[in-house]
Amino acid sequence: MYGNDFSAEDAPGGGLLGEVEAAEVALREAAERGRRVGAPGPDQDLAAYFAEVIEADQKIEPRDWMPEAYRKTLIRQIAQHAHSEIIGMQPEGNWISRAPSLKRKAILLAKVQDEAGHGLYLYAAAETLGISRDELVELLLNGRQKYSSIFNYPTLTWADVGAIGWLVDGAAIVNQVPLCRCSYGPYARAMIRVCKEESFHQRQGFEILHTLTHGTGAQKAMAQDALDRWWYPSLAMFGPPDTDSTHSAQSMAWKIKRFSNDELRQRFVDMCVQQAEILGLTIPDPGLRWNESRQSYDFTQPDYDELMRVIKGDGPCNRQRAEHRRRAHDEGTWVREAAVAYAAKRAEKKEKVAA
Ligand code: FAQ
Repeated sequence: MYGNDFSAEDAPGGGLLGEVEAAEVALREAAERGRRVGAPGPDQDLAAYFAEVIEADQKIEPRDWMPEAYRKTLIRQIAQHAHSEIIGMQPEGNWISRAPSLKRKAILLAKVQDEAGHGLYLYAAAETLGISRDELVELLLNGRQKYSSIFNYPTLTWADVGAIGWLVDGAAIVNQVPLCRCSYGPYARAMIRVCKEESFHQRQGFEILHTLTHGTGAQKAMAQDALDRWWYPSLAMFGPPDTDSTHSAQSMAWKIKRFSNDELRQRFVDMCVQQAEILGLTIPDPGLRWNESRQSYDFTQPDYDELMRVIKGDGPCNRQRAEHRRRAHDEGTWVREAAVAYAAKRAEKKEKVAA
């Protein structure tokens, strides 16, 4: 058992990797075919043209005119997503030196490096909207942009690394697979690769937990404890309920988001129930039961007041995460300066050769 085998037809969760592959094919075909909606004429209203491209389910590209609010929404969401990948390296990074074997260490190291790579693709996608990476990093460091609430919870045991892979990467995939069909081309394209890599991450987390639940009683108890602590924060990752979601309606009209927060949360719960059974773990929700008429599980909602407190900076690790990031940024100043100096030297050399 390898965890949720996303590519299998009958996989719990309905073959999410298959959806990524279909989105990739659609992107490639659209690029080869060119736009069905022709370029705007000199007298055409640009807002009407933008609406027509969205309506035809085609991609908006960086060179295209777009409403200022669309650009701002994308910068907010993509930046928040990029920051989450970078801050998300901390809870797992905490365990690289303490992973229980050389093999586990190597796998975790590679996974954490992948998250850094995701942050870079996403910063690059955000830069196509006319904001620089330096500005985005500054907005993270001074607390004016957010990152996902989930990374403000501590990783207390090795089982937490498994729970992050299984639940947090699992939630990230459920949320991000539809983003492969986002109306903004650079974000959709970045998501294809990110989702493929996240599916490996999810499997490695599941495999860690599978090993623990098939180990000693103490190891199984450690896995259950991790699930007990990470379950509700993982459900909260999908954001506030639809009734309180400020951006969903507009983002869905623009086809940035394809499903609402509650729809994706439900999809995640339905996927996890069968996987928890395979692991032999109990989801800490006495209200969890199959609803025949909805063909989905009824479940207890996370504490949304807690989500709001964590988002506003009052989670268990908010201060620690921000301070660590600022320190790492300061300590990296010499690396950035050296890279700039090296680039300048190379440019100077090139100029001399050309002269
Ligand atoms: N945390 O109106 P909505 C990962 C904010 S990547 C913090 O519903 P929206 C990989 C929201 O910004 C995880 N803030 O907002 C990994 C808004 O605030 P504002 C990150 C949250 O945008 C794994 C307000 O609440 N993934 O895990 C959260 O339509 C393992 C109202 O909310 C993404 O960023 C939250 N959980 O929907 C890395 C995916 N939820 O600006 C390392 C892309 C909501 O009005 C290890 N993002 N807020 O003050 C999205 O899909 C969306 O932005 C949502 C929120 C669904 C997160």
